[in-house]
Amino acid sequence: MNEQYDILGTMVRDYASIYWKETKEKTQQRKSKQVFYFSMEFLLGRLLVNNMQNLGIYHIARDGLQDLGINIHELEEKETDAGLGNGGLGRLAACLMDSLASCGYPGFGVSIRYEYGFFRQKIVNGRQVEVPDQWLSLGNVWEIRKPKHAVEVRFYGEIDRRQDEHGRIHFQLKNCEHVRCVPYDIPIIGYKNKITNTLRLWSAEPSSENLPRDKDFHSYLNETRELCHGLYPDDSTEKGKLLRLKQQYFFVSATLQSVLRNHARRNPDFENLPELYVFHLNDTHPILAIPELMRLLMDEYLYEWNDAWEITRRCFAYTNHTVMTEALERWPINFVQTLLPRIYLIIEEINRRFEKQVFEMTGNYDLARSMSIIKDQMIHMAPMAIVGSYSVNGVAQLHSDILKADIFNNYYTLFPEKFFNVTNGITHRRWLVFFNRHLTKLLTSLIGNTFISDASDLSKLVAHADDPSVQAAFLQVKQIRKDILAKYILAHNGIAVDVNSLFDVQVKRLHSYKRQLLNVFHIIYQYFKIKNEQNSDIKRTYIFAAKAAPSYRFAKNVIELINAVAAKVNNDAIVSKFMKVVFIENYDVSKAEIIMPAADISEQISTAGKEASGTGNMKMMLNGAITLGTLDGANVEIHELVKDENMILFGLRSEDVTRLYQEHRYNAYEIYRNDANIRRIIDSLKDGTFGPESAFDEIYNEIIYKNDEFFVLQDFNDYVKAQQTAAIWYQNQLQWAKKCLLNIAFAGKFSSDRTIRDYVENIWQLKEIVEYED
Ligand code: B1N
Repeated sequence: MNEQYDILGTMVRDYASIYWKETKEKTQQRKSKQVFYFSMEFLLGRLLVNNMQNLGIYHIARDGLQDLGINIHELEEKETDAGLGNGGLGRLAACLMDSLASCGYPGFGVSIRYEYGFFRQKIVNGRQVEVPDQWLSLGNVWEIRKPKHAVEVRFYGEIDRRQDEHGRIHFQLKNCEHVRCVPYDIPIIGYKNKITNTLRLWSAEPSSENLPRDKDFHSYLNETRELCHGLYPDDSTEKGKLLRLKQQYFFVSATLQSVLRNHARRNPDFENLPELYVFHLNDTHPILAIPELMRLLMDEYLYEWNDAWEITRRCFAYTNHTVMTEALERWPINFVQTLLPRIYLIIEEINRRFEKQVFEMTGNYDLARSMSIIKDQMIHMAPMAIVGSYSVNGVAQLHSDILKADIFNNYYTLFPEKFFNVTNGITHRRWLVFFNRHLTKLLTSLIGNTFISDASDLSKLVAHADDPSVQAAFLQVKQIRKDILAKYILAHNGIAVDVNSLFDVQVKRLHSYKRQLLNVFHIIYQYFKIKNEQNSDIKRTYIFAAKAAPSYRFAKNVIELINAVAAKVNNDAIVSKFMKVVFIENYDVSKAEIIMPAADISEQISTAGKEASGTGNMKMMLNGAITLGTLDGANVEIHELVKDENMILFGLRSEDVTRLYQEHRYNAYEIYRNDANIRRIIDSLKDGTFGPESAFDEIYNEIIYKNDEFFVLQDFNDYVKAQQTAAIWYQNQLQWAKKCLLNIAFAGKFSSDRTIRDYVENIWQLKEIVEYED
């Protein structure tokens, strides 16, 4: 079976390679501007179905295989997910690549060919255990190794300064360590438009250059091999951080060297670089591209600082994905100085000139210092990104507004023309058309199939939302999808869930600001209530899936609590008649493809102001779920479209949250003391209801002793009310279906095709490669 998958995959790749070559030739001939999307993460998931569908050969392959007695779905299951990402940021990169090609724009994604993807999660005795994700162990049919395109990247060493006869100083790195970077290319196939772009993943190999003087041969081999071993979790601890910095420089340097080498072959100079390329930085992780381009232009191609800076500044655009201060990257000066001595000098000079510029603009020395890239012995990556780019954007309107008003306010005041918003999106082809064929069939029977290439046509569904027969048909489709998920849960968790119950879904990375805890507290509340009343308004199935970063103790404790509550609830003879709790192991793209279509309620309950955008919210909306959430991230834009009647809002607004933080008046313990329901829930963490006394101390301490940083208790009662509203709405099934249909109808805005067009028009300025004749 694996062999059959390999053969099919290879055939599909070969079929695409004709278009791949033609797209490259067209781009070159027309000198089209291209985007290089630099990202430490691409969470691709599986590619077989997506590629066959985009090439328009899925049905042919399916029928042909059937004639041979082979079920295509069984082959589909053989593919391992490419899990080169943590969560939303990595999946966004994958969705944007799909839409870039599908909208007909030329470009590359660039990243690292990690040997192991993000860890696989096992739940053992209710706890998360991490095991390596060996995604390459059976090979990867989609990649092509390109040894001819290899380049060398250099680390460590000493700087040699030499002055020439014109007084110009030349910098050279001596006694440094070389790493050979070999690209592996994966085709990114556009939807039925023959455009095929490239995802280029770099892999590290030992170089044949001399080793530095004091370097031991075997440790060199080991370190080189280690470089591409694994993807970092988003809150990894100190250990291994140097390796992450090395990874970051490794792939940006390799990419820029190969771009410039290519450019130099076809152009007399680099003046036109910004007309031919935009280098997009997916958060600050690839930020060293900015000083690296300066280095290449000055040290290799002999540009003066001012000219090099002008070119560099006009090539880069940066997207910020978070306002959480612990996720804003900073590197200790000495790390960068040691690993990348020349890059450090360039950063220092960028900073010196920037401080001077701010001082000249404002006359305020303190301000200039406070905006500095280098402070407190650290290099601050977000300021460097803002200074070195012509564009800075947030990922939802609220988030972009917060960047301007709050965390980047000083920069915005001085350089307002740089700031943009580009609301995130998802590829509605993967997330609806290919993986919810049942719903797609209903939609096409009602509104035709133009929405597949133009998602705004989903709005045609508005005209059908009031039709009871359409509402009934929608409910039938939802039932089928819930059945599929229920079968999966039975097979993997051994829990029988009722497909007539409300499927209440929270699936995303585990983080305290995302407040899975608020959801669990409500479940505990319901458990006590049902135990007491022996009855309930409606039946519910609470579904969770989430990976916690391996070193994030609070997050892991929340997973334990979910599983402990699940065990208690599901084994209670009475309560389990009315509710079930399910934790689905190892959440990844393939799992999301089963879960998203089956959701009734989409839980988007982050503390307002903290979730930059969210994209799971868009996936569930598109599949006909109702959002129960705070006014945060892209929820704000969902609410603007579907209005109060079709979404359930609750909780603090982002202004309230800011005020509460500023006033220092929030007192979680007071809430605990005065609210009997809340007290009962918190006490249950300690009194043996769900486990030994200290089993949930990470959680207990966070709430009681650390004053509940994300306002779980503050929002609790409003959340309970919101859940009551959900129950009331759900009791009128046809009305419920109408709301779901309207959600689908308004979801067109959240197609990543729209996101790509926003980037193209406002930031990248690319032109379509027009489709060529057959
Ligand atoms: O990026 C997504 C957003 O939809 C989410 O709201 C946001 O939380 C997510 C360090 C991150 N922000 N920051 C990260 C990832 C890895 C890492 O090492 C930070 N991920 C997000 C897409 O815009």
